[in-house]
Amino acid sequence: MLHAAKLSFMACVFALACALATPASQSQAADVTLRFANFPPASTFPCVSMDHWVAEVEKLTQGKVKVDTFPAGTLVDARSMVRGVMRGQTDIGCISMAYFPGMFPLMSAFELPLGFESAEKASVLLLQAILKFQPKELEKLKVLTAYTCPPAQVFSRKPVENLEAVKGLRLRAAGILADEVSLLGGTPVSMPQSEAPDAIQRGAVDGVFTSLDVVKDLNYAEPCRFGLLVNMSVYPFIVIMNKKSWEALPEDVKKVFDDLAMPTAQWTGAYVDAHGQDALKWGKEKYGIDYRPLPAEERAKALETVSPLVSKWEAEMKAKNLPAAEMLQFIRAGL
Ligand code: 3IO
Repeated sequence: MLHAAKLSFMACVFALACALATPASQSQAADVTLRFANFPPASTFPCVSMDHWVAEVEKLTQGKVKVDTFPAGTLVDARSMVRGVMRGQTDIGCISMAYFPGMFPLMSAFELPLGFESAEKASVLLLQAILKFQPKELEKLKVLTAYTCPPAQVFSRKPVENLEAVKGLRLRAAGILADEVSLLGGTPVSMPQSEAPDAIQRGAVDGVFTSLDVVKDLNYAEPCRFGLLVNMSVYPFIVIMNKKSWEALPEDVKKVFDDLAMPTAQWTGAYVDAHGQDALKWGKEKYGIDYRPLPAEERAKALETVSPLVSKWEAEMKAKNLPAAEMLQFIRAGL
């Protein structure tokens, strides 16, 4: 008995000594395995971005870092994502910030109707703003990258030939974009994108207020044959990491992640801009969707209608002592 215990003790000492003596760069298997949770289905752009980032990480760390991905809420769902990352249920998670009203007050500027026209520009600007302002609301999280979808449009089961027809439509939206729906005369129903296909199916909403990519990726073209291309706000996203998981990373890996932040933001924005246009073409060919562009005059009117949201936001943020005017100026200068 004594002998066996002594042997296993020696085995432990030996194993520990080996572990300490092996430099990280020489080991073959991954040294670090991370979990990356996403809320929408694998076909959607946040998951395409995730897969792209993971491939880059595995390449740039020569396999030292392995990332297990969990799309479609299989590890953490949309509504639980911030908590899930904070508590370490996942190391990394992707969120659409509009699902957490009040949690990211300063960064919610990116949900305002400021005239973003492309996801690529908005994505780069979003990450730049996070790096520049270092908002307190993000201090408990490590932000790995950030991006937005293209501008939001109206997709509906019912005909929607002009702005007037938005009145009376129940549209799925989130955050400040839900307030845009209200001002345009519709009835917003707030929920994550991942719950919208079912809500359309059940008839709980008439349509959705979101970007063109999901016309294909969530097959909205099938139920929503009508649309109005209003080009309203973008939805901002951040990819967040548990602070303890981040701090446990080797310095060289931290550098790889930090260096990937901006290229990933830009890549994702460019990807989803192009994909949105493909989705529109696809929907026309496959389902004969009738998505009407808003004449310039009507677009100006729509922007005017939702513009009180900007001054309201600015006043609310000033009351919280947040640098609201500086943020608006930064965004407007970068548009
Ligand atoms: C979005 C969210 C998840 C998957 C694909 C997506 N394309 C655009 C969005 C933005 C959106 O409507 C939302 O709710 O975050």
